[in-house]
Amino acid sequence: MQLLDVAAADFAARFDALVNARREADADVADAVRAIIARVRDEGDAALKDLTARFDKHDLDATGWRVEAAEMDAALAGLAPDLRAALELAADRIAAYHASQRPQDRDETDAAGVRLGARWNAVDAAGLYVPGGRAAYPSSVLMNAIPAKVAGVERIVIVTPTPGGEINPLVLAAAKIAGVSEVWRIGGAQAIAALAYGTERIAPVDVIVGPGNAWVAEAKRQLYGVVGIDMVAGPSEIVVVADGKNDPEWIAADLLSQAEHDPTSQSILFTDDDCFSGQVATAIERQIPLLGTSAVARESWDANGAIITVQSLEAAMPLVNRLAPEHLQLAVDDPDALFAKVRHAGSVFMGRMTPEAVGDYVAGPNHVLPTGRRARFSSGLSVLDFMKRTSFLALDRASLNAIGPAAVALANAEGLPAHANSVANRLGNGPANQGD
Ligand code: HSO
Ligand code: ZN
Repeated sequence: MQLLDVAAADFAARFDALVNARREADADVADAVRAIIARVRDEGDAALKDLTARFDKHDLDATGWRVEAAEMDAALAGLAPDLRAALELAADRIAAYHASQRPQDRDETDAAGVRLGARWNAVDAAGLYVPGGRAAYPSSVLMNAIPAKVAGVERIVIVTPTPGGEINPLVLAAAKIAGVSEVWRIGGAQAIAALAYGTERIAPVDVIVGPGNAWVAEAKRQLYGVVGIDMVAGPSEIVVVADGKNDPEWIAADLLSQAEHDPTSQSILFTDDDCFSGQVATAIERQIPLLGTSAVARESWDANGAIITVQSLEAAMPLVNRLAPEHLQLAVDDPDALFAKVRHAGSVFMGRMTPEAVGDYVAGPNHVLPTGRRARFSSGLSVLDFMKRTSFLALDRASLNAIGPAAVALANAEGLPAHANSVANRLGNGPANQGD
């Protein structure tokens, strides 16, 4: 963990280093992923069977390619009642929040008499990658699948690696609650390729979302254009802006809630109280050994954590904007005053009673957020990621006469005479026999 003080002579250089630090080594998997994608495209299911045996160590014909509907029903039925109620509360709140993101169609006539508009449609099918192992979060299944459902996507397909054929029943239960249509026991770059191109068994999708390891991320990057993708996710982070009136134990837990996700996660505290910064550092040291995730949290906090002392919390906000954090907690009495200064952040958690973790699960806004400073130019996952717009226009003789000559002039200037004719044929006051 680094301690920085805005008043120190070397602050600017150290803060720059913090902002620019690359927390994730670029695994050079591009060539291997290209080969896997080509195989799946050319050989379909035979490639999936072979690659799954090699990487996930199971035979798809023996374990089953697709999870049966009965297995999903059983996973839901087998949930402890309080856990089921929690998932259902989360799902309801996520659905309600995302329903308000559904965009409005437009249909209007402008001053020149041109009818203009745009109509939104959902994609036909969406694929959702669910990682195996540590990051197989049922909450992420809800956060990725529900916006697709709300958008009106008819077919939602999960792919997930199942080493040995085993699948987390909580993931299946969440998929069932979210209305997922299909779950396939495949993972890695080969699963992304199967979703993008389709195979004999698996019909292709139009958009692929969801987190994954370096192979999955690279496959999404390479297949972007064949399909839509949500974003390229990097190591995640939390920034907490807190005054000295907070309980240091609470703020320590908030910082550790991000640190425990991954060794590349980053947790940064800004405070205007020197004494408080020491108390938080002490509380973190006390709490880490008590966590079941202590090894990961330790590594993340040691390598990437920071406590930054500032003269005033207002003065911290330009620094926060440079970090453009995925999550920003404003643990003060009047968070709105600071929020007014926030320009770049994935999601903001306002006040002392709004820890990031409540947003990770049940508040409603999406927890799939831009990481690694990408909040400078992008936003969290939303209903719009599963929709696209078709614009439309309709002119009559009068409106074409009004704006058409300019199109003719531009067509001639571009040396495209058929374009010019196509418009010019319709200009003037000739007989209105062609559709007006
Ligand atoms: N904080 C994560 C999401 C998550 N947390 C899932 C718990 N489960 C996104 O950065
Ligand atoms: Zn989290």
